[in-house]
Amino acid sequence: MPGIVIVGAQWGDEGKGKATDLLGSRTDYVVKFNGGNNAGHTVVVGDEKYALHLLPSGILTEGVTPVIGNGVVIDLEVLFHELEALSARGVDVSKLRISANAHIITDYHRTLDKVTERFLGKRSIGTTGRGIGPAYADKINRVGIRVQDLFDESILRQKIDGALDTKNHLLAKVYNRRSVSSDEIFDDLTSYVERLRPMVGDTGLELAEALDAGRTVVFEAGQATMLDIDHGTYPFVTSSTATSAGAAAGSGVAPNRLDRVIGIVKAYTTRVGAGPFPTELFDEWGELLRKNGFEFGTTTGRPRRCGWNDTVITRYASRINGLTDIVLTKLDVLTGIESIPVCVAYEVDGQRVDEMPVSQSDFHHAKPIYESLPGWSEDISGAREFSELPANAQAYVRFLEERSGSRISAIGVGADRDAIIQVH
Ligand code: 2SA
Ligand code: GDP
Ligand code: MG
Repeated sequence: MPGIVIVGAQWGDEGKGKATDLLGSRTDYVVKFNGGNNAGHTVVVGDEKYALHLLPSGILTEGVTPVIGNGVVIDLEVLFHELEALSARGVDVSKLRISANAHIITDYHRTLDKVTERFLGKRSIGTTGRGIGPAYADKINRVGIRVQDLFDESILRQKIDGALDTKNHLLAKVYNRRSVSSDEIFDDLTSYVERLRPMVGDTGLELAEALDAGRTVVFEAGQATMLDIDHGTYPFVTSSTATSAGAAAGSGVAPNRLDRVIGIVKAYTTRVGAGPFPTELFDEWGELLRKNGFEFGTTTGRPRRCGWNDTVITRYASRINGLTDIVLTKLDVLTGIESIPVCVAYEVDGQRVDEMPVSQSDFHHAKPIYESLPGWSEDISGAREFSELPANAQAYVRFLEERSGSRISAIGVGADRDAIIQVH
């Protein structure tokens, strides 16, 4: 199984980092193919806790080659800060490869992200403020700066000037902000060039050769299905393809080389930022999930919105991503809840709806239809076999499996690296 994609099946923070890390010992390459330092993956190794934003989680496993693919947007300051911080903790970061076609996040992207959000007021998206949307907008508008542009000073000058033409007009006339100097951006970007140079190459070719040689390549998505620019709850989404299709486009590896797609599903649901969320809880149950699951943003520290598991969404994610299997995480967080509601369908304008509504307005006022399952009170964090789980926990897992339409191949029962049950 050489090409494996890992995607979030809900609104992110399902535990993708831990799932990638879990595959670590059998992996040769881990590729980040979308997003940038808006991602936040927490991996706990013994007493050490690592929070990764721009770098793929595979960097923590010895021997793995981490790759930042062409579909990623890179903030160079963050890149070197993360590399230095990991290095100082003894992690070998020397193998990192970066696509020459990845795009760069500059200071004006960060500024535009923040001022646009402020400008939108009540309609704001709740972005991470890292400049992700504006950097992707420039890519699509064909005024973006790519990693390879940094190695040719005259091209870089032209590209910065081209990008600033409209930006400075927008900043000054619409947002009442000071304009950005081309020299400032040029000096900032070129200050990284020599350190960057040895890491940059044709990563699509390198990955194709690795697959040809029978190596295992894991493609790790940032964010999640419901935050995907096309298939998520637009406009309350991130600006990249966070579904499995993005693994091919964002890495330069052909789609027919992807053999397995693992969807990460949290035992309940969370969301950060604005947008519809049918099973969201505004009462003490939501508080309990947030507290027991420690649901706070890894990048921004924002409290995550919490709700019950929604199988309409995971069924949708199974279809859109072509999930071959699911890793269910954080089952331990539900321990002690007497009766656990699971959303199985919605009610929209008095009608039962079993699939994701086509219209976003319908999804906004969809009411969850719940089935409640009996809970368990035993501590499950030490379980390593499915049979060691209490009968009600087993039944809960089987129920989610049936409703989501994909096999559950592993179950997370704690934050630790080894707190996982492999289901055979
Ligand atoms: P952006 O910054 O343009 O990508 O924001 C657009 C929407 O995408 C959501 N988004 C995320 N949702 C969950 N987790 C993310 N990563 C961090 C984490 C988030 C954090 O792992 O905790 O620390 O706050 C992530 N990144 C983007 C975002 O909330 C917007 O709704
Ligand atoms: P990602 O963005 O999908 O990689 O997920 P995050 O790292 O943002 O959030 C997942 C959080 O859940 C992290 O703090 C993990 O350490 C933690 N975690 C992952 N799996 C489990 C699990 O099975 N049980 C518990 N209690 N925590 C887990
Ligand atoms: Mg996260």
